[in-house]
Amino acid sequence: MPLTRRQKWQLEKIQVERIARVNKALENFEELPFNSNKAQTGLVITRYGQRLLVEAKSGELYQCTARRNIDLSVAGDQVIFQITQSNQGIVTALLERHNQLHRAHKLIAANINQLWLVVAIEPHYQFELIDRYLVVAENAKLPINIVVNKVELANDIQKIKFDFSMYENIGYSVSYLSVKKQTNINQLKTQLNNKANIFLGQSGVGKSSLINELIPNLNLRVNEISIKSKLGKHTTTNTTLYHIPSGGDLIDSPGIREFQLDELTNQEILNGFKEFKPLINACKFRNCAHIFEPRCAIKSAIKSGKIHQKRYQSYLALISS
Ligand SMILES: Nc1nc2c(ncn2[C@@H]2O[C@H](COP(=O)(O)OP(=O)(O)OP(=O)(O)O)[C@@H](O)[C@H]2O)c(=O)[nH]1
Ligand SMILES: [Mg+2]
Ligand SMILES: [Zn+2]
Repeated sequence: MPLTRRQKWQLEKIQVERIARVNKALENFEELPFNSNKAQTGLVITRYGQRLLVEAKSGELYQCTARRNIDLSVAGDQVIFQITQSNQGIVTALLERHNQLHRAHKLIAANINQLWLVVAIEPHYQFELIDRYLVVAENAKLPINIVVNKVELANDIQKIKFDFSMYENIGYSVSYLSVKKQTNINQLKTQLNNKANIFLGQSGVGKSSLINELIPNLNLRVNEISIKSKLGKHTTTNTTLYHIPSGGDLIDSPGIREFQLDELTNQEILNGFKEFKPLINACKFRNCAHIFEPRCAIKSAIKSGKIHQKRYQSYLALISS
């Protein structure tokens, strides 16, 4: 039976009060001696349906269920849990998140401070898809870097670098990698250090392969791309957090095959093109959509080369989709 509004409201209230109480208790918590029955903080590593894999401060992993009135938690969440029996426990509270990342209206990860968009020579990168991810990151106010993987497959690397100079020119960092040839992996390791990172990107670009390279002995399942379609098959199904031995955390998430990202409002789309933002107040019309309007600062910037034509094409495609 669905909950009435009143019941829902009561549940929410209980949840808020519980978190407040737990947060308060936590202030003194660090000094408490370890006791299996006592509540402790943990980090959500992954979720399988209703079950959570939670890592205790000790490093030990516990398979947990969550109390019914607790919000859904995901990889990267900090929770309070109690051990019920060996390697099992129950999550009793979800601690406040610094941020959360959604995709197609589904919460995928929390408490991230750096995003990585992984693209590849095969399946070949598409500007509109890249721009879509950048828009999502800008709206989530999270820094995002671009990784171009499988560069050993490129016939003309200068052409690839030229393509991505468009992104470097507006302030995104771009790394050129080959997991297969071990190119520039160490440089990436340094950039992942001390951060909570997440790899995003189309299926088959090599996110899991890259994580296997960064974390030896992990042996994540990676898939052969079907040669016929050159489209990646979905290999990773769970969003999972890993600790990198050289420092930092890394979340692997399943790739998407097409444009299954969140639906964005036109305002969010505009916000997501960061090189447009400083110009929009210079348009003649305050509500300029930068399409047909005369004396539009964005369109002038395209003519003068300040804004790249391809970025504007993505903008138009995104607002009309
Ligand atoms: N040629 C080449 N192939 C690579 C490279 N890195 C990864 N691959 C291959 O690309 C395929 C897909 O790799 P995955 O790591 O499974 O891709 P993924 O991004 O995790 O895909 P999903 O889990 O479906 O999102 C595998 O066959 C890898 O062996 C590379 O640098 N060069
Ligand atoms: Mg994968
Ligand atoms: Zn305009």
